Amino acid sequence: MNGFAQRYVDSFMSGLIARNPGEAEFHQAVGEVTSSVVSYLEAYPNLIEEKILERITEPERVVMFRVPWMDDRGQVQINRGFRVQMNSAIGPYKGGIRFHPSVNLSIMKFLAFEQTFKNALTTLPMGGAKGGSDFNPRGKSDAEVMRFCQSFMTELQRHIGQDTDVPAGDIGVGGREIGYLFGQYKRLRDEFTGTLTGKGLAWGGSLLRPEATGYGACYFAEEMLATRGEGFKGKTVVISGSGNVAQHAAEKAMRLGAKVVTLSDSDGFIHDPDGLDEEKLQWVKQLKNMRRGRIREYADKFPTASYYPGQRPWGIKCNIAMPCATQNELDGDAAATLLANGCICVVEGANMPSTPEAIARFKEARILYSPGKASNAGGVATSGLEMTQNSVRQKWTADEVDAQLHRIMSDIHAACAKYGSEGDGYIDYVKGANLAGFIKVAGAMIDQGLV
Ligand code: NDP
Ligand code: 2IT
Repeated sequence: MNGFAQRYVDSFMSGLIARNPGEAEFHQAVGEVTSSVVSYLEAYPNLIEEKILERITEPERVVMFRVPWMDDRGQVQINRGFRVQMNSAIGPYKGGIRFHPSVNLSIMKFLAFEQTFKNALTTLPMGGAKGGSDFNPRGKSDAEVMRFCQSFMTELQRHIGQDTDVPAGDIGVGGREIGYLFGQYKRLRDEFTGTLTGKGLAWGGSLLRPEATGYGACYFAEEMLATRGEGFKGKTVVISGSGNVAQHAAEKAMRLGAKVVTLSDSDGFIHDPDGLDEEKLQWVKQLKNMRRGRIREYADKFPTASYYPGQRPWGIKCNIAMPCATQNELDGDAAATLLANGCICVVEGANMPSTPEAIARFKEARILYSPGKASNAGGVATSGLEMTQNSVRQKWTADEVDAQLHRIMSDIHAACAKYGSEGDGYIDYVKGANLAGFIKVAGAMIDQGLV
């Protein structure tokens, strides 16, 4: 079984690694998708002749550019900007912008690659892209962030547009940054269009876009849990991160009856055995989104909580884990600890937060485990709904958007079940998500000829 296709995929991966040296995250993301499609390639060998893997892993375009700006002391600063336009087979390029000191070409390519399959899963017509910069917003004034965003957009605007490429937020890019980016885009292009998503509600943004990734992850988790007759009610949930995705995953999990006991940032995590409540969460939103403070302050404000510097939250006993911070934040040892503590469900809010070793352990234990490209797709899906509202110059109610988000997450779950079910009731969500996304994108590429 899987003879020639497995040999082909092995040799393809060696070639990809040689051709893209030093891009560990990109190799990891491609390796996961290719391992999911081996049996499909065995059944459809024409895809090998069409060199579909070689084509789907080569970005259609990579833009790298200088971003010069001046800090508040009058010092010149230089950062590097990126936009990786990976695949436009099923729609205009779409994907977030990340501002974080770790940003490099490998991270941009892995994210744009993941985005291509994620966007295909949303049922909406969107291709895959990602952009960003090694700019670190931490400790910068609003004026510095604005000057940086204006300089970044001065180059990026040449490469984007409502029918070509529509960026949005990601790590380090939220409502404030989208505002500055949009303002500069509008000024340079002299057009008011939906070329960015995640906009403010008064100027073209969609209701529920800020909430959508975290809420969508919880809707997806509900579908997963339902396959085993379970739900959020009464469950203890461990969440990493304290940004956009983590805050809204916590909010929805809590409202669905779970007890959320951790949040984190890159310095450490807080454990609140009593669980978050609406008041505590509002305080966290103020802390992170307005004061731009650190999560350790939670333990000063709420004495029932403890702060663990330099650690991640995976050692805290839970039923459900939601990694919502960054890539490779949950390794094999962390996975073993979660399993030993009785965790039954891991739902990724972040992109590629679990290492391959962690995923292997989850699969071996046959717990419910979903990859980010399935469970965090609610964010980009709602961006797609924002694009539609902009195009028809209308604004939907929160209930209308929420109903669509619910339907989309449920459709993604059904696609994962269709392609990932193993017959004994177990769903391999990694295989299901990768295969469903791959079949759609590869099919569209073949239809459109060799371009
Ligand atoms: P935010 O910038 O709002 O929050 C990021 C959070 O993760 C912060 O708490 C941050 O801590 C923490 N974090 C970032 N980098 C690291 C690191 N290297 N180690 C430990 N903690 C880290 O970003 P989002 O919430 O938007 O994004 C979180 C994840 O979700 C990312 O993987 C992103 O790609 C993914 N995602 C986001 C979507 C969206 O709509 N925003 C949609 C789909 C996926 P600190 O403040 O210390 O940096
Ligand atoms: O990773 C992601 O899906 C995002 N950061 C959201 C992208 C988008 O275009 O809304």
